[in-house]
Amino acid sequence: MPEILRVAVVGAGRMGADHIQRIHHRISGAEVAAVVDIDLDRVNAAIDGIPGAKGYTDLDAALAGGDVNAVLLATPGFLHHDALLKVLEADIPVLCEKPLTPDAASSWEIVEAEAKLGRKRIQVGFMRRFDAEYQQLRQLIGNQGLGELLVLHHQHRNPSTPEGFTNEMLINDSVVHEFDAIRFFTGEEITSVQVRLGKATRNAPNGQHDPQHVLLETTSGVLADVEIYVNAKFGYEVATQASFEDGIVSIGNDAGPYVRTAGQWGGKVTPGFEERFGAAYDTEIQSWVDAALQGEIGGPSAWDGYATAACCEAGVEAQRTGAKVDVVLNSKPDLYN
Ligand code: ISE
Repeated sequence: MPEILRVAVVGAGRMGADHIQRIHHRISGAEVAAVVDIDLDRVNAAIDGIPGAKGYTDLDAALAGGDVNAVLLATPGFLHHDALLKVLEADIPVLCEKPLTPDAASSWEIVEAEAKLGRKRIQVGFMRRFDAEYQQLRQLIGNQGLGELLVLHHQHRNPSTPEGFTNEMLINDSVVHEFDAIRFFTGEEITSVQVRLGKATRNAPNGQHDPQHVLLETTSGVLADVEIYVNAKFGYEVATQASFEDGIVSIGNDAGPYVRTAGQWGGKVTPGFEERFGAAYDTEIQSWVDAALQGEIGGPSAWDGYATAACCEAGVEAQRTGAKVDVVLNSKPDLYN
């Protein structure tokens, strides 16, 4: 077993750069050994101040360099498939930012490749699973402290969207988190997805219908709904209300100092996902490192990446047709049971 994880961070954009700083300053048992990005200026900016980190413009060169024993993949999703196959071939652990890949067929190829290898090497970056309140709600559902879980209501609100954020991305880039969260909370697969398009905000860019209302069911019949609203302006909010037989539980409500000053009362709204899930990201990466140093992978697996990719496909079809679309999955390889 390695004593230290020597991580190649692939993709030095918003998430990659954030993870480089995280590993360097806050994670124990790991160091940034390499940064890979097609943009050399970005590589150089990212390794500045990280002693020993080498810069590369392609993953093959970084893997061949011999300094790396783990990969953190933070490139756009369409680049994940090929990179994941290379990492599986190198047989080293990888933390792959969501999505595993952009569609169910290519995600299934990754599942099959990992199953063939015979050991888990991939963790998917669904960081919400590492949020303290997410874990508390999951525990409450599991131990049936309030009876059976019946319904989940999710609110997912972003202040605005970056340039190029398409209508499909409301599902593929945003609701993908709720697909995983609902599977995490219930321990069940999602069986169908429906998307309702109602009154839209004038603040959405052309081509985007915002907000949207996503309705889901799980295998035991738990109902879930998601308000995805990505140009909500006021700030960032990810919250859930769970209805049980014997009570109602809410998580994700802004909590912080309640201030009264100058004739005003209140607190601060979270500005974005880095702040909302900062602690969850730290816990996620630390637990990936701790497991990898033991030769293991915990957390969301390639199977979870595949299942959510299938939900996204159903969601985009539901968005387009207005129909209730079934989510159909291949059978789960033993590796993931
Ligand atoms: C973004 O990619 C994320 O992953 C955020 O957590 C999510 O809130 C946002 O909607 C996505 O675009």
